[in-house]
Amino acid sequence: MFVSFEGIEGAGKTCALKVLADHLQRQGLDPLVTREPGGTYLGRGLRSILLDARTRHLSPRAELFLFLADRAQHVAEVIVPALEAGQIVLCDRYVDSTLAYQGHGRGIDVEWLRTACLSATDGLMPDLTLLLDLPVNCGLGRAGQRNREEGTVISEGRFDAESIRFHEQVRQGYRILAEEEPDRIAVVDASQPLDDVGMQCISAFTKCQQRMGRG
Ligand code: Z5A
Repeated sequence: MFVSFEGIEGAGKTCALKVLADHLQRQGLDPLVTREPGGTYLGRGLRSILLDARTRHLSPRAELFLFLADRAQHVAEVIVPALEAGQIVLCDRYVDSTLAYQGHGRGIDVEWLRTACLSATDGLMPDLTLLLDLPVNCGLGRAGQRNREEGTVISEGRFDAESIRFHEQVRQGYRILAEEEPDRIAVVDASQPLDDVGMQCISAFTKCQQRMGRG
């Protein structure tokens, strides 16, 4: 199974992914945990360019093609081999990030983006996407505090510096994507305490497993 985690900045994707990974490990499974951008050697280089607040004047299309290069390499080098080996793959961000950020956020045509993403991934889409939804001010507040504590305000801060309007467009974009694909995208109330968010993710995962006949 291929599961992606999506949501605005600070939604709690990384924490929720860890809860699901721990749950699967307790069942004796060995999920592959990975992320975009940055799931490969190439991707880590691209990530440092894409997220650094000192990266100036990146055009929306240049930004898009860097994310797509990261994904194409990630799919070929990490995700497909793991799926072929029978592993469950848990991925922090994937195609829906491109549709929400570069599409709904930056204004690139979403249908054109879908085609570009399919080309980069050779058509690979997640079986389940967990969309962690919460108000923008709540997510930005959490992420800001974490970045200050970890000293990553500059090195990972380029998207944090976008306007509240941009982040609202991204959140709204995600909600539209979830309405369009309710079978794939499960919306999780990420404003709740982490234990509750984790339970919602485990429950959606179990339902998907049963739907796919693997429960
Ligand atoms: N991007 C793009 O534009 N196009 C693309 O195609 C792709 C990405 C793939 C990647 O950043 C940036 O690239 C992203 C979109 C863009 N930028 N933005 N915005 P990233 O994925 O590395 O970073 P992020 O999305 O900003 O994630 P994050 O800041 O790491 O947030 P998170 O993973 O969702 O949250 P977290 O680290 O799990 O939690 C954040 C803090 O909140 C932390 O201190 C936790 O302890 C706390 N937390 C978590 N859950 C809770 C709950 N439930 N209650 C209270 N506190 C909580």
